[in-house]
Amino acid sequence: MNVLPGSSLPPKSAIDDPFALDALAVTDFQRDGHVAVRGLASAEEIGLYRPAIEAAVGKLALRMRPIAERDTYGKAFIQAHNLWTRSELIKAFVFSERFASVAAQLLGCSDVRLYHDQALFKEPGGGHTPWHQDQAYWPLDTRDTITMWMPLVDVPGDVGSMTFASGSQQRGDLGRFVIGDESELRFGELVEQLQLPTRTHGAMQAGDATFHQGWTLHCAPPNPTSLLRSVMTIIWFADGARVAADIGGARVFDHKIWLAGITPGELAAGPLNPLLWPRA
Ligand SMILES: O=C(O)CCC(=O)C(=O)O
Repeated sequence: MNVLPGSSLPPKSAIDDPFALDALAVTDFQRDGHVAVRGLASAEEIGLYRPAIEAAVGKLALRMRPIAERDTYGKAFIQAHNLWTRSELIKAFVFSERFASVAAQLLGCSDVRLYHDQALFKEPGGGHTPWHQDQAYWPLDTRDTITMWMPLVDVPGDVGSMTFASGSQQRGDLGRFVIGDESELRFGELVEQLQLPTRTHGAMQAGDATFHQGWTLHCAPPNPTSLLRSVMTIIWFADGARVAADIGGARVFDHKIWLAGITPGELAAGPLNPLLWPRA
């Protein structure tokens, strides 16, 4: 099923219920550029949405080449975007007021819009995710951008969650390297040179989440196990942000697809960017 953008908002359900966010999480996020929020969704809630997300990703996985034949980026995960447009159930998850309100509280802003969702499934034997900054890809003129990374399965320590360079978001754009061997090398060197403290939130349960800001440097370890590390992510930005003037390189795709080619300087509020907090 294709759920047309601009069609009705999903009916309210338990996934919209509020979450009592610890004030310390906001302080940590604003200082470090990342934070873990444990128990943001319950195991029962994940059990409700996971089959639909896995089925959508599974269709894509059938078309992928074997891991050994892919480049470093391709080995890192199976990536499937904007699943909310394919299923009403996934739309209810992605449009969750609970998730969007936590994102807004962490950013310290009143309203957030959807940038896009993406499933990131690291397969058994999948490679590392190289160091990178997400906002290198995002033509938005604001620093108020945030990703929620939520495992749909319990992730043990030997699979691991992301590693973040704490405070790196405060330095903004550190070089427009796309995800790959060069970004791993150059940002890895930079982390050492600048002696940026690195931190992982380690093992996670299904429904725990990490949140990181768009300029926070991050990477993730390979998956040496037989477990499929299925993760769903949602990216939001502060309402009122405008499309950045700088839309070259890696940003061309994002500008065309997620921001509907909106003219630089205009409000970033295309048909794929509904206001998710507060939700109309
Ligand atoms: O899931 C991963 O391995 C990396 C995820 C990531 O880079 C992100 O969500 O920005």
